[in-house]
Amino acid sequence: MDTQSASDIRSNDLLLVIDVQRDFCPGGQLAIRAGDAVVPAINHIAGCFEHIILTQDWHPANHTSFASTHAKAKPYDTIQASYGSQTLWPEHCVQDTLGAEFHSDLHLPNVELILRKGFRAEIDSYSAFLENDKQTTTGLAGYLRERGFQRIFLAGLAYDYCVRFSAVDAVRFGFTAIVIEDACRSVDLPGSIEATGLEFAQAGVQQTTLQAILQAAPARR
Ligand code: VGL
Ligand code: ZN
Repeated sequence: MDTQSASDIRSNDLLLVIDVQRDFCPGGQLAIRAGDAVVPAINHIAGCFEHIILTQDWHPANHTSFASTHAKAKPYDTIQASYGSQTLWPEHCVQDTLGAEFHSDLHLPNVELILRKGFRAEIDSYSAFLENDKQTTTGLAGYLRERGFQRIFLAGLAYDYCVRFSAVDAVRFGFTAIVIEDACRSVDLPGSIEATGLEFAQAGVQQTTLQAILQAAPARR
């Protein structure tokens, strides 16, 4: 998206901030390189949006996505779950642990909803809309429709997993999805970033930058 078309952040636009949690930042259990760099970026643009929702990865201990749940499995292996292939991860974002908390510098006073996902032991959920079985919904699409939101701007962690799946599903559910690229960071498994760009192009997910957002709607708060 160019600066021109961003030139009107509207009251029915939403900023959806994905999984800015301690375990995805340096020092965490599933640390993403420079994951914490998204924090000041998101704080900076928060005032451009009237409406903000956060997601929080929120797994029970022994979650099916943890390598430690499966005999002889290692992190980043792929297994066949009942619903298809599933990447295995180090234990992360376990419910009610420090690692599941939002980064302590994230300062978003106007957040309206915190959506937790991945809380079913047997199903992972990268997307904020649909769990990895592609059938179980989180209820977010209905919520956003009832609230009258149309364009969903996405930022956070990780670009190539939870941001990716959330953006593609947003389009699938009839919203316009716009990823703020430099307000995201990637896990960066082999091929994952490239695959994300290709999928965005195919699905019609748009991309923009922090600068374009700030030019479009100078922060008011
Ligand atoms: C995520 C892997 C596992 C993410 C969550 O937030 O992108 N990635 N759980
Ligand atoms: Zn997870």
